[in-house]
Amino acid sequence: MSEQKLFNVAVVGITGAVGQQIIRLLEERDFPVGELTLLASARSAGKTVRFKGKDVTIEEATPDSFQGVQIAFFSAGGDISKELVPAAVKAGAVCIDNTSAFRMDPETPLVVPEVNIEEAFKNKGVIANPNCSTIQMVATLKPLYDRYGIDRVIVSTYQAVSGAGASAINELTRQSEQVVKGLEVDPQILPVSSLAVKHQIAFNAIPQIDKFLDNGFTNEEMKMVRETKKIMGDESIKVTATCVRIPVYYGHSESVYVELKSDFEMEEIRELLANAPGIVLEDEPAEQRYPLASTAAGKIETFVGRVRRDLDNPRALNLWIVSDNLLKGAAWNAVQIGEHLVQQG
Ligand code: NAP
Ligand code: 3JM
Repeated sequence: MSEQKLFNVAVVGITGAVGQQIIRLLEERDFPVGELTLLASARSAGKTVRFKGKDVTIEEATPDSFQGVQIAFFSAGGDISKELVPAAVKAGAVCIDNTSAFRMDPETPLVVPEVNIEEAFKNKGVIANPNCSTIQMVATLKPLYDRYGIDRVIVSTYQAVSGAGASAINELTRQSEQVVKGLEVDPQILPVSSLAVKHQIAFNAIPQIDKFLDNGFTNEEMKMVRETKKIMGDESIKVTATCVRIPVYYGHSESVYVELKSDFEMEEIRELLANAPGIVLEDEPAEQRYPLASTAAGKIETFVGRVRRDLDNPRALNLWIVSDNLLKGAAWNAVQIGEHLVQQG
C-alpha cells in the first residue's frame, strides 16, 4: 500500500458547537491529518481534546499560530476570521471559513460541493462555507435548477438553537426547565447575543435571526438571498426569506416554494431529487413519512419531502427541506470541501 500523504490541520474555534463537530468528522472520516493544531480563546488554552486516542492541547489563537499549517478550519466568529485568516493565508494555509466574513468577497469562492466544487480549486487561500440555511436549500435545488431553471424562491425557515452556538443550546434547556417548573423565564442569549433585548425561546418561535437591516429583513435572511445567487452563479434568481428560531436543538427545517422556468412532470422531479448527491428523498404521505429535525439530527445528508405541485402555479413546487445545521450546515460541508482539496493533493 502506498503511503498516504498527510496534511497539517488547524481548527480555530475547537471548543464551539461547530468546532466540536469538525474534529469528530476529521476522526470518523479518517481525514489524513499530520500535525493537528487546536485553537480557541485564551479561556480554553491548556485544556485538552481527544483525537484518535491522544490528548491534544488547545492553544490560544494568534496570528503566529499557523506556521506549517496546510488546511485551517475557522469557526470562531466573523471578527476572529477577519483578524486571523489573512495571517493563516500568509503562512501558506488554505482556510475553510465557516463565518460570513469572506462569503461575499468576489475573490473568495463560496462552496457547496454538490453545487460548485470546481470553484474551490480557484481559491486564493480562502474558501467560504455558506450559511447553514443556504447550504441545505441550494444542495436540494441544484438538480431542479440544472434541469428546468429557477425563477423565484420563497423560503421560511424553522431553525434550531444550536445555530447560535453552545450558549444557545444551554439557554433552551434552562428556559424549558423554568417553563415546566412554572418559574419565571429570564432570557439571556437569543435572539442575538450581542443585542440588549432578549426573548423567550422555550415553547416559542422568534422571527428574528441575526440583526435587522434597513430594508426590514434580517441579516440571516439577506445571507440566504445573496449567497443563493452567488453559489448558483445566477444573479437573476429571485429569493425572499423569513428566518425563524424555534425550540429545537439540532436540525434546520425549511418550507420552500420554488417557481421553475419550464414545465415539469412530478415523476421527473422525484427522480431528480432521489438521485441527487447528498440528498435523501423522504416523501411518503400515505405512510406519514417526511423529513423531521429529530431524524435528520446527527446525519450528514439533506432530507427532502412534502414534494407537491403548487395549486395555482403549475410551474411551481412546494418542498420541506431538513438537515443537521451543525453537519451539512457547517462542519460537514467544510470537511467535505477539505476532502476534495486533499483528493486533489
Ligand atoms: P460557539 O459554540 O459559541 O463557539 C465559539 C468558538 O469560538 C469557541 O471555540 C470559542 O472559544 C471561539 N472563540 C471565541 N472568541 C475567541 C477568540 N477571541 N479567539 C479565538 N477563539 C475564540 O459558536 P459556534 O456555533 O461553534 O459557531 C462559531 C462560528 O461559526 C459562528 O460565529 C459563525 O461565524 C460560524 N457558524 C457558521 C455556521 C454555518 O452555517 N456555516 C453555523 C454556525 C456557526 P472559547 O471556548 O475559548 O471561548
Ligand atoms: C451563524 O460574527 C459572528 O459572531 C458570527 C455570527 C454567526 C454567523 C456568521 O455571520 O458568520 C453565527 C451563526 C453564522 C453564519 O453561518 O452566517
